[in-house]
Formats: sequence, C-alpha cells, structure tokens
Amino acid sequence: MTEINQTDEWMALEQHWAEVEPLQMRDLFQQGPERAEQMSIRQCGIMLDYSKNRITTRSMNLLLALAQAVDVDGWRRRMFSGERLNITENRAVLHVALRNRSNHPVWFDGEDVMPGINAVLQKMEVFSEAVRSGEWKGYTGKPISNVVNIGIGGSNLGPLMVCEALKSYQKPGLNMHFVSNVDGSHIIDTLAGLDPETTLFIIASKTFTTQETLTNAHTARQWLLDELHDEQAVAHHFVAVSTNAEKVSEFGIDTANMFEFWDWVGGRYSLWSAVGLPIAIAVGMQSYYELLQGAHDMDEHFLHADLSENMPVIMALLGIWYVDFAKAHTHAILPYDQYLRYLPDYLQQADMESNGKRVTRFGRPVDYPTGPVIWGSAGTDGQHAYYQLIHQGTQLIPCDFIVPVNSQNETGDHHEKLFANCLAQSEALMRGKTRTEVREDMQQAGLEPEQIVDLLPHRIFPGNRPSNTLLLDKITPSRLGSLIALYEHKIFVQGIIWRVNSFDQWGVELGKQLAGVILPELMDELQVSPHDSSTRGLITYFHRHRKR
Ligand code: G6Q
Repeated sequence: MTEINQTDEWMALEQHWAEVEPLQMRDLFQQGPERAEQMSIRQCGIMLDYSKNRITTRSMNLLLALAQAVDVDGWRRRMFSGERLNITENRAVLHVALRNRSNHPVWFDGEDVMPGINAVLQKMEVFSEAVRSGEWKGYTGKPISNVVNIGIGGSNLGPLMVCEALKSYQKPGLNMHFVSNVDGSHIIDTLAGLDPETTLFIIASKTFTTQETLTNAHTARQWLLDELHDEQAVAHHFVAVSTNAEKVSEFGIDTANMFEFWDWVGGRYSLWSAVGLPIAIAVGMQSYYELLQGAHDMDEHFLHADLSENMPVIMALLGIWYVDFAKAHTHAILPYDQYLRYLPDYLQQADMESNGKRVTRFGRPVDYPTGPVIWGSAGTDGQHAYYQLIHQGTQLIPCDFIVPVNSQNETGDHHEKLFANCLAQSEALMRGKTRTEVREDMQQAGLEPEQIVDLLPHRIFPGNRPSNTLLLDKITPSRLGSLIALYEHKIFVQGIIWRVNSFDQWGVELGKQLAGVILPELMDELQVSPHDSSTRGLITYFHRHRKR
C-alpha cells in the first residue's frame, strides 16, 4: 500500500500549502464577505466557525479528497459495527455503543452488547439514586456526603472534567473529590476534613492493577478502618468500577458492589461507561443520560453526514492541514468557561494518547508528523501569560476557542466581558496589527519619531494565526456530551488519515512497568539491578538523603 504522504492527494496538498502560505486571512475576509457563513457549521447545538483558518475553498476540497482517499466513510462504519480496529490489542472500539440511546442492537462477536450496557446503566441508576437520596447508608447509619473517586488517567480525567463542567447541576451537600496522584499529598489533602462515616470511595480501574490507584485505595481503606475498626465497614464505603472482578475481590470489595465494563472500552473513552459513576452521583442519572444522548446525537451526525458537512471531519482535516502541511507542532484548547477548565487536560489525554504514534497500523515507521502536542487552559487567564507567544512567537499554534453564550453563573456584565475577550483574541490573532496601524497608534499617543522607529518592530503583530471558534448556547449535559464526542471523532478521523492505531497506548504501559522495576531498589538498599550511571546515581542520592 502506498504511504499516505506518497499519494496524489497528499502531494496536491503540499503544493497547495505553498500557494496558501503567503495569503493573509484579513485579505480573504475582505475578498469574500460570505466567508464566515460559508465556513461555519451548526450541529447538536454547537456552532463551529472555522473561517479564521488559513484555507480557501480549494483547500477544503483537497483535504476532503484526502479523507475520501483513506476511506473515512468506511472506517467510521467499521468502528460503529464493532470491528476489532484496535489491532495490537485485538479489541473492538465500541464506546459509541455505551451511549447508543436508540438502543438498536450493536453486535460484537455474535452478541448484542446493548442488554449488558443497559443492565449496568440500571445498576448505576439505582446506586446513584440511593446515594443521592440518603437511602445508601455508611456503616454507622449516616448518609453519604462526600464521594472520593480514586483512579488515574482514563479512570480519572473524564469524570473529573465532566463533574466540574456540570458543577451547577451537582447536588448541593454531596461533595465530589478526585484522587489520582500516587504522591501521598493528594490523598492526605483530600481526606483531611472528611468524615469516614459519611465518605464513599469509588475505586475506578479498568485493570485493577494500576499501582497509583491501588496504593491510594489501600491508604483510603486503612483510613476508614482506623476510625471504624471493623472490616464489615468496607462494604458500606467502597465500590469498584472495573473489568477485572477477580482483582476487585482480592482487594476486598464485594463484587456485588462492582460496576462492570468491557475491554472494548478504552480508558480514555470510558466516561460513558460505569467509570461515569461519579458523574451520575454528582448530577443525577437523568443528567447523565442527557450527557449520553448529546454524545449519541454527535455520533449519528458523524456516522451519517456527508464528509463535507461533517463537523468532526472538518475539524480533523484542519488539524491535519496544520500539523502536516504548515508544520505546526502544537494545538491549543482554550475554553472560555471556568467550569471547562479541565477540558484541555482531558483532550490532551484523548488526543496525545490516541495519536501520539510513530508507526502505522502496518508497523512501518511514519515519516510525516502525527498527533500534535495538545495544551491550553480556561480563558481569560492565559491571555495574561502564554498568549504572548501565540500572538508574536515564532511558532504557528492553531487554537480552538470554546465559549458558551450563557453563563452558569450570571452576574453583572461578567459574561459579556468574558465573551468579548474570547472574540477579541481570535480576531486579533487573525488580523494582527500592521506596521501602518502600529505607527498611527503611536503617533496618536504622542510618541517621538525616534521612539516610534525603535518600538515599531516590537509592536507589530503578524496576524494570520488560525483558530476555530465553537459556540454553545450553554454548557448543559447534552451539549457537553456532543462536544466531547465531537473531539473523539475528530481524533479518530486523524488517526485514520495518519494510518495509526489510535486505540492502544504502549507508552503508558511502559511507564507502568518501569516504576515496578525501580521500586524494590528504593525500598531496599541491598537490591541492586543494572542501570546507567545516571539512574544508579539518582537511586544512591535517594538513599543517602531519605529520612526514614
Ligand atoms: C487510557 C489509558 C490510561 C489508563 C490509566 C488507568 O486510555 O489506558 O490512561 O486509563 O493508566 O488504567 P486503569 O483504569 O486500568 O487503572
């Protein structure tokens, strides 16, 4: 098979970038008053304006030809029909079935997965309602007022991000906490001030073997027993979310208190499974179903819409355009909503773990860039920090601005100010500030001609810096579901074009193994295994300075 960067479609895009590179977006806007209208798409309550990108109509046509050449259409159908797309782990990729609110059968290995999914949803509903209503009691008969989710990576970031995003939907008096880091400070800080009698722990781990999670879980268990002095208390205060019943039972959690999911749910795609239990407890099952529904609506759009009118496909192609043709190395996610502050972290995992790959599905090294570095934070704070580099640095950094039209906390004119800042940034990045404009500004400010000459180069903004703007009427459970699914499918399409397996994570597995190798040597000075002189020296330093 011809490598993707040897295809006619790819080479046409390379040539086309050379034509587009000198074009200025501000000129394109002037020449085409309909540009914003033509380059916007509305779907599932999300409005994507992608007109502030360094593209022409021809760019989009050439990008779409690339999508057709790799058969995005066929691949999307293959994912939804339960094919084992995760070839290195021989697994299907069926997180879309978890939110299949149409409830049509989804077949995998000759079995409809929907009854199993519905049974777990039902169990989540019963349990979350019991906790929320106070019917579920702790060991001493008190209702639960604090829920601590212990998990890491995919078993943490999804529920953490969604619970925060839907903060205004949370039940007052029921506080959610998330512990992920094996640094003892995380769990110690979280437990400080909590009462074991009214605290529920959810131990979330797909494998139930992850060192960080199990260490934190054991510490939490001990903390509980130190106060309640009875092993029987564990059943009232611990539940597990996992695919590994044996390990859950070994830990001492009754499998009746285990919420199941399946190996065809990738960790980073698991918030739609029982890993979403903290979300259901925090916002109620009804809102959780709405979250699933929003994602399902986006799934339907992605699966059925023509590629040229397909929101995830368009976003994926724009990303490819910058990474592979404009040679951008990073992509910023900039939500203008305080409660979306964990979205950049969440998408960082979703994208970088999926497409941070260096060989194709066929095992051949790629010689074109794949997944970019994903980063960002909630606006407006970044404007007072790293936006400087986005405006005037030497790197091209495509940005996604995400902003709701209505706030979760309307107060005075805060929201108008927030919104204005968001739009002003994308406009400034696109327009820049020319030499003439900067000179006029300084003349008007009364600067001396010599000062103007000195300052001029520093105050010019080249502009032509691309961004997408995503508007939502409000961050509701359903809109949030659609937004997350939008990015999931964007990542999927990019993986198809780059011909990588977006569903494994051998780099993450390596980290899990390596920590296990060094740990015995830190616990016992006499345990020595071969290392490079740097690692050996660092271990020796640790022993010399460690106060036990
Ligand atoms: C996600 C990754 C990874 C995983 C964590 C936690 O796709 O596989 O982030 O979620 O390493 O793994 P467990 O859920 O098995 O503890």
